[in-house]
Amino acid sequence: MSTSRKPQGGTTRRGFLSAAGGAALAAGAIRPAVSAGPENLPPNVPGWSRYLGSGVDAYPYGQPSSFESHVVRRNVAWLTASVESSVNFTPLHELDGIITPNGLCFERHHAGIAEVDPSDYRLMINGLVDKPMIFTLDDIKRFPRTNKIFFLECAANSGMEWRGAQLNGCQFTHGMVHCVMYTGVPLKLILEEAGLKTNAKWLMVEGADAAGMNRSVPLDKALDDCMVAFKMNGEALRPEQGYPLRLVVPGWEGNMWIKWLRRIEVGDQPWHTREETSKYTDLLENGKSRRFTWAMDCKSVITSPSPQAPLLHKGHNILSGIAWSGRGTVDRVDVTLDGGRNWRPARIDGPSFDKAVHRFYFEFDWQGESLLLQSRAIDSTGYVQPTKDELRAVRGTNSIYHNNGIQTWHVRGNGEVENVEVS
Ligand SMILES: Nc1nc2c(c(=O)[nH]1)N[C@H]1C(S)=C(S)[C@@H](COP(=O)(O)O)O[C@H]1N2
Ligand SMILES: [Mo]
Repeated sequence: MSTSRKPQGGTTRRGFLSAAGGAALAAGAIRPAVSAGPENLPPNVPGWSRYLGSGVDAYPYGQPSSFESHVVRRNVAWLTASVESSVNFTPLHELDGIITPNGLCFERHHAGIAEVDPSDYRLMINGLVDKPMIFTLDDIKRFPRTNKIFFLECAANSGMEWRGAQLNGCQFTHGMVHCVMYTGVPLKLILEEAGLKTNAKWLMVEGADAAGMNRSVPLDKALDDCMVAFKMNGEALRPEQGYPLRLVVPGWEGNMWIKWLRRIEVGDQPWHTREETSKYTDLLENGKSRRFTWAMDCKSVITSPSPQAPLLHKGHNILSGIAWSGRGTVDRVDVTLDGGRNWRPARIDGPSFDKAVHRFYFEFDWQGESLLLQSRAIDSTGYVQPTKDELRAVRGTNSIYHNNGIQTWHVRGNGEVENVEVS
């Protein structure tokens, strides 16, 4: 499935500030949609209460309900020149809590999904080490393990929105992020096993896919919190996510999280590979480029209501969204219903882990007025998520990567939601 490019592509919508109505914030009563009349009482019971269901062996590997079959990763046709070098997006508008189910984690491949046989898998460590080593997967699994929940965001997430509102749905504007629990080995332990030479300063990490994708990682980060992970959410990594082993680089851009990791070379300077020179750099107005923009800045998005999740009821409604920061936890999320005139704190609910997705909620009353919804996250360093205009003032209009600007959704009187920009 795919969406087509929307006709409003590239346009910036202005003038909403004066049009926005102030929303009543007192939560109204929830009026049930179904009455308690006799037509809803026995003997009028549905089929599922009258017949036996399928047995325990019907689904050896469980699947979501068939009524949830629309909850899938989707791509954007005009961003998909070839499926092997492309991206699809997490259906954020259908999810809740902080964990992304394995089958819904967005995928980004440069040369398709490598099909690696774990019995033939090897991880090589070479370069500035005392003992170059080659590990099997079983060797890796004999190191002490750790379990950590982290988000992974592609640096190009929201990149199509730099010049104005474009894609209609948070799945497409913000769906290059997922958050799972990784089980693996601290990279530090593996490097220590090989023994680092005193002049070791950088790593070159390389994938076993046909792209042989590689990046330079500073040694300080590798020794701090990087992991090699073999499980996500308790089960083996999915092939799409790098089975049998991927690098985890907490808080840093997804491109560095090498999948199907096959080699780590230790050196004394960065390699300046394709993925950190012609790609994953940001061209500024003065013709210079930002390089090594590793950390993902604090960001948030309202996932419901959103273009794929319109408002269906007048009265009491739940607004929800996610927030994350590559520099720590998210301390606060503010929400506005009127395009930024009035901000109120949202309620962060669920665990708050370092460099992981946080879930927020905001209950509000809606009587059919036009709304301009925005969320603004503040992380544990005190950094405040900027507006898109604030970002462009510093970075210009040539960027793709690292767009963490505030997203606006326009709710129409009929409950439909569209991607807009206010200034
Ligand atoms: N070997 C290899 N690793 C890779 C890639 C790749 O194409 N090959 N893509 C990178 C990019 S650009 C991103 S954003 C993340 C995506 O991870 P995911 O597919 O688990 O979402 O993997 C990174 N690791
Ligand atoms: Mo990426």
